[in-house]
Amino acid sequence: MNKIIKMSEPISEKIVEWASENACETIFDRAESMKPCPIGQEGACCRMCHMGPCRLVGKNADEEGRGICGATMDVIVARNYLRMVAGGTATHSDHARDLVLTLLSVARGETNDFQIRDKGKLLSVAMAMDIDHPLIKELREGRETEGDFDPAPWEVARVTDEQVSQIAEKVALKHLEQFGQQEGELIYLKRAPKGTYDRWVKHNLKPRGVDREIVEALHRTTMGVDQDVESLMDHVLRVALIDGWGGCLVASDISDILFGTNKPVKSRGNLAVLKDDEVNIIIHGHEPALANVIVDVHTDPEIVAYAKNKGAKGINLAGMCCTANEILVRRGVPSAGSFLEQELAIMTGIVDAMVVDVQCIQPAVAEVSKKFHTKVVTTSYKAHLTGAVHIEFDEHQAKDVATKIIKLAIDNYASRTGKGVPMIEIESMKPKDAVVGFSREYYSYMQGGTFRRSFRPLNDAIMAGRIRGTAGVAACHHPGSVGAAIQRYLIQELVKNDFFVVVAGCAGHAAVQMGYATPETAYEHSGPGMREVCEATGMPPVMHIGACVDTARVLMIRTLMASTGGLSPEMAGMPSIAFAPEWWSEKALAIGTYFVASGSTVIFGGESPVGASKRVVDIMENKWREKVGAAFFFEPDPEKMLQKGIEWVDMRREELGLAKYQPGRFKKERVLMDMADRRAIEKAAKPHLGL
Ligand code: SF4
Ligand code: MSK
Repeated sequence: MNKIIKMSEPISEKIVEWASENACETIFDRAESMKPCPIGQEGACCRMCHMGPCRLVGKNADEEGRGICGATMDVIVARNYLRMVAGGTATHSDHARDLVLTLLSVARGETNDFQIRDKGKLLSVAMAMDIDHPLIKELREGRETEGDFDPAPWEVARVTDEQVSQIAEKVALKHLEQFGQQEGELIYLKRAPKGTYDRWVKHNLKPRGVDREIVEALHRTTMGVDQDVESLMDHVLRVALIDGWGGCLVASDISDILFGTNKPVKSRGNLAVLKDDEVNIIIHGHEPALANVIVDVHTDPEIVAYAKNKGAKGINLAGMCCTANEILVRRGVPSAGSFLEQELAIMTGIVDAMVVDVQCIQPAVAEVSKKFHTKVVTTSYKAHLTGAVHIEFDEHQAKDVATKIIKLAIDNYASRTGKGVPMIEIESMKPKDAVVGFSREYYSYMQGGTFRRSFRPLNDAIMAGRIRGTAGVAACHHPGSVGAAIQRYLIQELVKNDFFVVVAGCAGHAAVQMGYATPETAYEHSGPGMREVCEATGMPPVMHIGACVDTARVLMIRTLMASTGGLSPEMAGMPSIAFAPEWWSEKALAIGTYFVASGSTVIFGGESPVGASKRVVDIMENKWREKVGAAFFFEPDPEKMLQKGIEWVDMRREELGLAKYQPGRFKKERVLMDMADRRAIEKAAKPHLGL
């Protein structure tokens, strides 16, 4: 077994071991033989034109080092970073755009395969966008801030189907306009706290439209255009704001409208969710639309009968990567695993179809599937894969497409060869239980009920020091690090240190697989202050909020924490920290940067992609602190990462004048009571209760 494999998930370890003994190459083998280029890794290689590539290494790497055109190290590093953030931003905004187009089709009655499942969310988004419709004008009357835009149940109940269609069409068209907007500012920026928004105005950081800022990033970074590091780094912030407020948040909002806003749901996760005697279909990628229809169709009695006719006991759906998160948090479909487990799933020999859409699909799955019987099915017109079967998703015929894919998987059931990791070994490692699917809407409901939704209990608990601060653990699993071990370590330590933890993306899979995505975590693992809050509110200390794109939900959580009062009035200054210890994707970099641009400090693991330029590092760690109130750090050592995060939060607590956090201050002695004690308590309570 190769040396870098130290995955924390026992099933994955078992399969990797089997792969190594059976001459099946995995991502871990390739990561070991293909070491990253150290020059490119720290941002010092310029490929912007064909006079180069210019690698600023050795004597060229000092302060005077320049590329052939004269570009300095600082400019080269900043340009590379801006291009990565623009790449990540393009993915999220394109994902959002597809969802908006689906919403438009629904609003216009062009498809019957999707519905508007959350009318309240539609009204809330329409109010936030100040949509020009008589009902929205009436509802918006007197409502000014983000928290007010959630309509009351009776307001939702009285909206007619016709009004829903009219408003949905206007919301979709307004969003499409936002993607192509040339001047002005993104509407969603106004959803942020005023203090945060004012910083963007003051420093000229307000992005105009999605496409405009991304295109301009590519223009600025080509040879001979923007060659001032500060100017380039300001555009990094603009593009990142597009990612958060114009891409990710839009994607989460429209998904909520179409598929329902996240509410807690019970499910399970790890590769043991696969079933030996059923047709196994894994849905992998990032998009929720087709995935939700496959979930609907797979229980259709006709299709189940078709599977039984072919000798299977039924149809077993499981998710992978972020499409997994989409259908896990909304529909409770079990999760088979994260980005790193896609090849491993096929090596079980019992995956009859792996249905993929966009992003994070390793091309290696097509190659590994040749050794087994798995059909890899691509479904997006923009994501083809040599060696895969292509069945294209079309929102107007979504059910037909889903049925065709499921039937292909069923037909393939009989082709299993028996080759693969012995199932008996996998089944012995039971899937982990999880309660997942939190949204800021549900979170405020948990703290105050339907009529008094609130963030007050959370803010009060932070102010009193019961909760030390809030933390996010998000993003990818990196084959060059130690599997999900760093994420697991951080989640475990943060919970122990009385942090309220939000997870998303592949970090969500880590939380599920380590058994931390259940309310019981509070009792078993969290600090005493956090436990007390969880007991009072019923919330778990680790909340899985969805796919990587759903990290934008945290923007709204922070916004409501700011408007609730008692902490910082803006997003900067909050006792909060976010970690992406095992990131590799441009998308993660874009997400981290929009968090910073919105006032939340982040710490990323691994080698810094801007490490070659002291100036760029200084801008991200210090200058951004002055401008947007937050810093971006890279720290490869997990223990130092944790320490730095905790110190940052404690510093924020001190700045806010909050009670000093003291570990164990809220520790209560656990008293074991016998029947006599219970009777005494009941007796004492009776007069008080008037019984
Ligand atoms: Fe080299 Fe300048 Fe071309 Fe970059 S833009 S590859 S530094 S010549
Ligand atoms: S899937 S972007 S590996 S989180 Fe969203 Fe996971 Fe990172 Fe892909």
